[in-house]
Amino acid sequence: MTQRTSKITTSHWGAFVVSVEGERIVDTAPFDADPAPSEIAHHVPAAVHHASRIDRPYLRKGWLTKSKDTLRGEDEYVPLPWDEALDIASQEIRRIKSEHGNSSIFGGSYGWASAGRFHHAQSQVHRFLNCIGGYVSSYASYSTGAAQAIIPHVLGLNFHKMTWGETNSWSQIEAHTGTLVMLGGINPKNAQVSMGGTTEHTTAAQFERFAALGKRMVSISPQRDDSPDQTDWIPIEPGTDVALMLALAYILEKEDLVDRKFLSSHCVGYEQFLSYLLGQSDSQVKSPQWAAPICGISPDQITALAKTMGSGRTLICLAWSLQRARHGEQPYWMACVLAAMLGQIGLPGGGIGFGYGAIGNVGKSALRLKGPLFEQGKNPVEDFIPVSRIADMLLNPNGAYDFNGQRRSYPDIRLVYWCGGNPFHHHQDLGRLSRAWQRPETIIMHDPWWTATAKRADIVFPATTQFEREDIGWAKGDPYLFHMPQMIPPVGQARDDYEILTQLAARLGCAETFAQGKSAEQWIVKAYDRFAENAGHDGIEIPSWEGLKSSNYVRLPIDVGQADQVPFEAFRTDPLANPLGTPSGKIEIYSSTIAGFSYDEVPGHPVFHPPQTQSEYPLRLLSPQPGDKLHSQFQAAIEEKKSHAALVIHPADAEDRGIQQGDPVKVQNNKGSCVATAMLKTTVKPGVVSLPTGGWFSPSAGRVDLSGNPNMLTDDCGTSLLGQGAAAHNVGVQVIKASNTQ
Ligand SMILES: Nc1nc2c(c(=O)[nH]1)N[C@H]1C(S)=C(S)[C@@H](COP(=O)(O)OP(=O)(O)OC[C@H]3O[C@@H](n4cnc5c(=O)[nH]c(N)nc54)[C@H](O)[C@@H]3O)O[C@H]1N2
Ligand SMILES: Nc1nc2c(c(=O)[nH]1)N[C@H]1C(S)=C(S)[C@@H](COP(=O)(O)OP(=O)(O)OC[C@H]3O[C@@H](n4cnc5c(=O)[nH]c(N)nc54)[C@H](O)[C@@H]3O)O[C@H]1N2
Ligand SMILES: [Mo]
Repeated sequence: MTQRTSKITTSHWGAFVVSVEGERIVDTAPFDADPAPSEIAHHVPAAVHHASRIDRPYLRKGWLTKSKDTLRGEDEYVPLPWDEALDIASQEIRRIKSEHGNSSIFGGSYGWASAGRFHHAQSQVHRFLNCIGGYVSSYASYSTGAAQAIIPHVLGLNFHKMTWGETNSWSQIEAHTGTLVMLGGINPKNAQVSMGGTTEHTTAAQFERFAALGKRMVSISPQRDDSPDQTDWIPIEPGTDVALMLALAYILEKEDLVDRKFLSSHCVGYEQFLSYLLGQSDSQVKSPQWAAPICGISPDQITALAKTMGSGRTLICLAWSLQRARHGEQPYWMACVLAAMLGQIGLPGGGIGFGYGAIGNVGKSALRLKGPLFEQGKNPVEDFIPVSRIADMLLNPNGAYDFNGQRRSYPDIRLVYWCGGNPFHHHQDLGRLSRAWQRPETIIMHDPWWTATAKRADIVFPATTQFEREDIGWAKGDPYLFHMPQMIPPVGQARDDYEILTQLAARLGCAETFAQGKSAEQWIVKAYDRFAENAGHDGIEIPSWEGLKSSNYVRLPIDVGQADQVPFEAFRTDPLANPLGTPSGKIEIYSSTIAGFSYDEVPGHPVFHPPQTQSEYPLRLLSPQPGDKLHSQFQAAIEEKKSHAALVIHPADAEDRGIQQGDPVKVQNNKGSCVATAMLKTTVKPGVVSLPTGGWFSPSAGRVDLSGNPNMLTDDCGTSLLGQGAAAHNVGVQVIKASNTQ
């Protein structure tokens, strides 16, 4: 009998036990210390050994033969030996560099890749591209593009401070918050995941504690399931949260529940906003009667909620999804205004919070150590694009665009290098991306699997998975530290990203800067030792690398819940001595900076823009994160067990269309259609349907995506000229019963 060995590793969805027999992963099991382990690990054995693994390097036939007849996405692939493929790739990089310069190389390479501090695909490829003279990078993320643009103007916080810095911890909420208002919910399903992993999943348990304490919890969302059962659900029409918040603000104003002292001492511009709220500037009073038909919430319910919010300690929490839509900056700005009117910013358990439940480590207050890092070096090319403007960039070389007060122009990209992401899962309007993707001369890609993007690259290098190499597992705010052991040899001819890039660097004459003659293990030990030294300065003792290897993991002596700082406390106490990072140093209800940009769609204070609707496509499509996986990862293995992606539709909408539970359906609009299986549920607001992301885009000739990827249907438009973020949520679709989904 083959011997079985088991070890613990970690991942973006937490720690788990991996069991190996011979050269195969055969099983996984939960990590004992995790009270609510994620199910995602179950897919690991099937996915790691799946037929969709890339077994060796490949080149696209049409690219190799310089044929113009085949398009990316429709071509065959030719296997090549490693050395030959690396030679060809390095020659091509050298050619493009010398003919068009480094600013013709796009290396943004957005994506989550895998956990592990050294073998982080994006850090690896960025360091490599820096060593060869730089690359056009991408700014911000698909997660929080609009928030990262608006919040610095309003609260003066960068991304890290917005997410982890000025945030009430769960323990502060438990101790002080009376009413928790959650726009977009707080979903333990999404909190399974965080960058580098959350080891103890406690979000669901936290809600049980809140409920036991009798806290009022309200989830305002198109879907009931966005928050645990203990919360009250107020269904809302997608994209109308600003209208609701305006009406709440109107009642606070009318009922004199506004903290006027706070507004004058800590904020600027309430007067300009008030004139809009009361309809003096646009002849529309933002009353509950006005908002009710827009949001689908009755005036009485709005008024009652406003009074509750105004009568005790209230925390307003926003899911990131609200800003992942056209005009996504506005709900974030408006929520800050509402919180400012309540005057509780800077009090424990009050004010505003972003992204709780989006990822599992928000709200945990463990000491934040400086993590082990593989330095990326400096990028000599300064040019960047807002991350989700990629198709615009490829379609409009040298084209002008606006972004957050800057007038910029797109670079002329000849080479795309992607490592650790899947744009043909994550980008909006994939039909448009398919057209844009034909433009570059060359696309190089590393991935362990034949994803939709790998199938659209010219040079494809097979990368190892995290189970085929050794690494350090550590995540911000998590008290656990892991040795991530190599469990099996590389599958097929796969190599580590580091090894692939080292071999390319050698061919390009920059091995000394990229690899410095070090093995992966030498780098890991170096990064680990520096981490241990830094932690020592913070009074935390870290085992030696050898010690960690033998114990597999340690729980560091960090008390989650101890480092409780009240967000904005110093600013509240003395706003002049401790100003915010905004131009006025105060909360900018009106921003002269934004007003100065003269964008019609983004005036100097928050405004409501009604979502655009088309009568042929009457249902609003949500495309949330998938509960059973991390984005598109392991998709081929998961798909084998299930039929199509499940589209949640209200029974009344299904009945109108003759659709029954389990029926194959087509979800369509003017961009194309995708297939799905109908799941009838009353947990979705009538008129709204929900299809999770994660499909490996595979369109048929008739623009039908057979993978069920909602991005076949989403808008690739940017949130606004201010944020230029991804605007995936909330587009119009029709759903029809499909007898044959091919
Ligand atoms: N409609 C719609 N679209 C969305 C969203 C939405 O809400 N709605 N959400 C958006 C958001 S917030 C995000 S973050 C994105 C996520 O989009 P992505 O981050 O692109 O999604 P992943 O599937 O995690 O892609 C990671 C890829 O890295 C590969 N990989 C894993 N480990 C390694 C490795 O070690 N080396 C290499 N080379 N590759 C590796 C995986 O196989 C996978 O193909 O999707 C966005 N798209
Ligand atoms: N299991 C799992 N968890 C994940 C991920 C994953 O792939 N798998 N991905 C992670 C990543 S990268 C990110 S960025 C986060 C994203 O975290 P979020 O952005 O919070 O998550 P979403 O799932 O996109 O959206 C949450 C809910 O918002 C609601 N919603 C949509 N539009 C509106 C609206 O206009 N108004 C209101 N009030 N509600 C709306 C929808 O009902 C949706 O279910 O999740 C992370 N968590
Ligand atoms: Mo994300």
